[in-house]
Amino acid sequence: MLLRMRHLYVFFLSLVILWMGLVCIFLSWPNSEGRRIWPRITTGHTLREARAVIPPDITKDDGNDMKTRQRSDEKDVYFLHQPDRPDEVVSVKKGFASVALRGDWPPEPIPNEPDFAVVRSLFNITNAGDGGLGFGIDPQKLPPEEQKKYNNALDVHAMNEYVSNLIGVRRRLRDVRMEGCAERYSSAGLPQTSIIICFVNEAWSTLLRLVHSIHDNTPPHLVKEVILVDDGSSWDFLGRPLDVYMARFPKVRIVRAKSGLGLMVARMYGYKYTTAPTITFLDSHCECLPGWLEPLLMPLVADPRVVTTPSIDAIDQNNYGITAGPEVMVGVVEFPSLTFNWRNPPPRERRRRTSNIEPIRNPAMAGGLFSITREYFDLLGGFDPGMKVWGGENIEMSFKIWMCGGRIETPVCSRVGHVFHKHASYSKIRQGAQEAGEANNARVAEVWMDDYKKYYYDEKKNGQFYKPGDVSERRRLRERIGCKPFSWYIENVYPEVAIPSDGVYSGELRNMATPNMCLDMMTSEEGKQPAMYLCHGQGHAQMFDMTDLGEIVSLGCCLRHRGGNVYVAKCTWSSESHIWEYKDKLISRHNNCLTVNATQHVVMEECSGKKSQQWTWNYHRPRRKNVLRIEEM
Ligand code: UD2
Ligand code: MN
Repeated sequence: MLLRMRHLYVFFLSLVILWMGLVCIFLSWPNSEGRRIWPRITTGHTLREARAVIPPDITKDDGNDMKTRQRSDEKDVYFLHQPDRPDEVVSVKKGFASVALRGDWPPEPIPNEPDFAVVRSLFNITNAGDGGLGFGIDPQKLPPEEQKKYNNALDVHAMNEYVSNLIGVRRRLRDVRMEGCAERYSSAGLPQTSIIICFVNEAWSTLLRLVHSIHDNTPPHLVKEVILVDDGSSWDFLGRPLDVYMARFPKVRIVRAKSGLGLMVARMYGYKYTTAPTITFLDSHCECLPGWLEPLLMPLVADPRVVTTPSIDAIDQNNYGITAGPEVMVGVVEFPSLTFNWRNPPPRERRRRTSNIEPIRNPAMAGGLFSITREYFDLLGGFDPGMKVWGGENIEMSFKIWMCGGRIETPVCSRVGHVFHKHASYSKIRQGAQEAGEANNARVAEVWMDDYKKYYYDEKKNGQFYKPGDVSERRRLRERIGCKPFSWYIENVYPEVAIPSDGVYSGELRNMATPNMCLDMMTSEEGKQPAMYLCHGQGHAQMFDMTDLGEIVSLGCCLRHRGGNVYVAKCTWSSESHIWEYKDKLISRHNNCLTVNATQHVVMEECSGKKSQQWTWNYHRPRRKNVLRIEEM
């Protein structure tokens, strides 16, 4: 009896051991993306583990006061990464040291990693990209092996990752703020923020430069934590090597999604780990310039429903030079496509701003870079968990921020660089971004746009992807918060919008001298001339809307007059040559009238009231009261 019991005991024990063995093998088996499940489950534990690898003295963070750094003209207070000398620890002056350079590059080479010794023998890459300037090399001078990497990098990352690697993981950035910015914003009394950065297959050098730029250009006490959300990357160097690297930043935490969640869900996943009263989102290929954060946080103190976005400077995808835009722009959403765009500030906004460092108000935001209070983010229900991969979430956020009592402001003193790629680096493992974007937009239309959603569906009538899925939860959310109707948003936030078939005057433009002929925009190519064409009743290039600003729009382009000529032009909201008057059938500007000439083209002639100057539209609605026209400024 006792013997049988012992047999049974041994039998069950071996079963348990066998089972545990199988689990271990399963966990360490590479998955379809070539990464093991086990080491990928990395939050605090692995970080602690990883930190042990780094000698304690180089994880020390004794604070880098931004102001002091800017005033200093001693070069060696900065320490630049020298990718070709990874073992060098540059001496740093007291008060600035926080990061050492040992192990800046992953222990294993990353794909396409330049052979620094070879490149160095050919080019001077010391301080490449210093100050935020562009840096380039002539790839023809590289040996064939390196040339291959150079080209391959362009292909894989949709940017010149080879050059990015030469610049390294850390560089100094010039203070490009406008005069008055430094005095206007200080870090005193500001709340802390948690920074969330989602990434999927981001290049090593761009991701690390971002984290370094945050570290270098932000008063440390403002940052509670930086949450890096790995949204299912398939590249090995973004696994443990990244953990090991980031261990030097005590405030950085890496959390990993077990499978690709898509940007919106990944952001909400990262959000769970945040603890600060404000949240700041960034794309994974940004660089934060000196003084970037204070202006984003300060407006949140006065009004917790304000959402701030920085001025986004373009980081050149070929040479990584950071250039400030030519002037302040506002973010808008184009109708009916619901795509995001930049425009000149409308006259209303130009009049409201009293100086060029005054924050600017945007009807919409680009989406990737913004700060928001936890309070308002929670009230708005964060990002829509029904949205997938990419796109649309910025439009949803924009609409609800305004409609639920807040506003979107760009404190123009805040500057953050962003690499605008040709296409996404993750497109190979995260397909369907375009389809997802359309479905996401459809969710926005269904939940937030009331009757105006018909314009989106009109535009997408041939689209296969406008399947919004179940939006009942999001509708309930809107009801619960008690947000304003979409018509309020149009009237008050975005009255300058051009919505096809919803202009002050709208429809076909017929001329009294040429019955059966309609004005036809012909093309959306700038500089081309519109002409009269047989009316076809199909809308499209024969559909014209006069906006409340006085533009005449078709195919998303404006009619522009100059001298005697009339052209197709990009709408800008700022050019007088796009503005028209419609009165007593005459379409005019400064006593010159839109006239059909003998060759059936439209030209500008002095107004006489003759038949070829008389036009009719199909529809008319009252003007929106909140629009300020250029001539009224
Ligand atoms: C813009 C925004 C971006 C987002 C997007 C619309 C800026 C500068 N960028 O496009 O933040 O609002 O419009 O959705 O305003 N990512 C994931 N998981 C995914 C897909 C992307 O984590 O499934 C990451 C990606 O690595 C990147 C970020 O999300 O860091 C934004 O993606 P993007 O850079 O391709 O978007 P972008 O700049 O074209
Ligand atoms: Mn981006």
